[in-house]
Amino acid sequence: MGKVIDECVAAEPVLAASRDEIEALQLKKLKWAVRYAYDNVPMYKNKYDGAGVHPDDLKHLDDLAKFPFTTKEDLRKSYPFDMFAVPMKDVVRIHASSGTTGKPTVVGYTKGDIDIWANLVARCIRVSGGKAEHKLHVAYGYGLFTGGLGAHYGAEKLGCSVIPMSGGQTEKQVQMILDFKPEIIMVTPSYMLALADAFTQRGLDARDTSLQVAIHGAEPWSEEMRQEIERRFDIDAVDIYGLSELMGPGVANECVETKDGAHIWEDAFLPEIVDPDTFAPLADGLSGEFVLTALFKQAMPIIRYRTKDLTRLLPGTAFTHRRFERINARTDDMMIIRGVNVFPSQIEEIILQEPALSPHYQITLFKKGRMDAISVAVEGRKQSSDVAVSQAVKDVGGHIKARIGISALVEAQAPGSIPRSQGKAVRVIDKRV
Ligand code: DLL
Repeated sequence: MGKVIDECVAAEPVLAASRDEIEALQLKKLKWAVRYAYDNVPMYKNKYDGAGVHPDDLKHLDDLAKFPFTTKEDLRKSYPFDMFAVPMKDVVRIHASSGTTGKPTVVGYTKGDIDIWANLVARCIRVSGGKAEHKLHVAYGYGLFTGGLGAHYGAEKLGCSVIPMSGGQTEKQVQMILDFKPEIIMVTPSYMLALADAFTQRGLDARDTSLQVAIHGAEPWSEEMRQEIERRFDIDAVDIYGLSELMGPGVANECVETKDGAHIWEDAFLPEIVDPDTFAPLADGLSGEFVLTALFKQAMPIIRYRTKDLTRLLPGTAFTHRRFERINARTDDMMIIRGVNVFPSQIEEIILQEPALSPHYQITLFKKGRMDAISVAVEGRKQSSDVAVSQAVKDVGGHIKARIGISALVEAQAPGSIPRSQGKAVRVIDKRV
C-alpha cells in the first residue's frame, strides 16, 4: 500500500472495512433510508404502494431490487419541492441542475446532509493526495450547479486554503494559478485543457506551475485525455464522480496511487447495475446502467435513482469500497446515425489518438435530404504541419468508418477556433430539428 492509502485508512478505517462489514452497514442504513422515504415523501409511498412493496419487505440488500426505480421524470414532476421530506425551515441549501430539456431538477439539503457531503468530498480530496496544508483552486462553477460549492465545502472541511475562482475568466484563472500557487485544482477536464492552451498562449510552460494534482469530473473524459492533461501540466489527474440528484460531486473518487477507476463511497451509497433495456439487476463486472441509492439523505431521499450513466462495478483495490469503470457514455447521449448506434466517446477516442490534432472537437448532427448526417470538427495543433493535419483528418474519417461503421464529414478548423468549454463541454450540436 502507498503512503496516501495508508494515511486515508488511518483517518477513516471504514475505507478498509471488509465486504461483510460494508454490507452490514449498508443494510442497516438502507432499511432506514427506504422507510424514511416511504414515511415522508408521498411520491415514494404512492410508488411503493402501487408496486405492492413495503419497507418491511427489505430484509437483505438484494431485496432492494423489488422496489421501483426513481427517475429524472419523478424529480421533474415533483418540481420544485414535492420530494422534500423535511419542512423548509430544516432545508439550508437548494441546488438545481438545468439538464438539456424540460424543467430543472431541484435538490435540497439539511445541515446534516451538507456535513456528510463535505466529509465525503474531503475524503475525495484526501485520496487524491490532498492535505490540509494545500491551497486548492476551485474552477467548477459556483451557483445552482453543485460542482463549485460541493468542492468548496469539502476542501474547507479538509482544512485546505480554498481559492473559490469558479468557472470562466480564463486569463484570470491563469494569473491566480501563477500568483497564489495552488497545489490542487478541481475543474472539469475539458476546461483544464482550455487552461493549458491559455498558458501556452501567454508563452508559459504549464509544467512549471505549482499544481501537483487535478481532480476532474462532471463530464466524461478518456484515458487519452488524462495522459494529455498529465503531460501538459506535469501533474497527477484523477477522476471524481457525482450527480446533483444524489448529492453532487463526491459520490466516488479515484485514488492517486492506483488511478484505476473511482471508488464509490459505499458507507454512503449503494450502487447497482441494471440492464438498460430490461432493468434487471446485473452482477458485478457486467456493463449496464448505474443505479444509485443514497443511504443518508434527510432533505430529499433518493432510492434507486437511474443515473443513465453506463458502467460496470469492479472490486475494490486501494480501498475495499467497489470501483466502477470510467463512465464514457450515457443511455441518453447515444446518437443513431442511419441505424448505427454511436457514442461521442467513440469518436473522441479516435481523435485523441492522432498526435497532429488538438483534443478539442465538436460533433454536429444535421439532415442531408431526409437522412441523418454527422460532421466532426477537429483542430490541428499549432505546431502540426498542414500535411500532418490533413493526413490526420483523413485517418479520423477512415477510423470512424472502419471502427464505428458510419461515414462522417471530418473537417479541420484553425487552431483555437473550436469553442472552448468553461465548465461542462458541449460535444454534440443537433441541427436536425
Ligand atoms: O456534474 C456533479 C459533479 C461536479 C461531479 C463536479 C464531479 C465534479 P450534474 O450536473 O448533476 O452533477 O451531472 C451529473 O455528469 O450523471 C454523469 O453523466 C456526468 N459526470 C459526472 N462526473 C463524471 C465523471 C455533476 N467523473 C452527470 N465521469 C452524471 C463521467 C461524469 N461523467
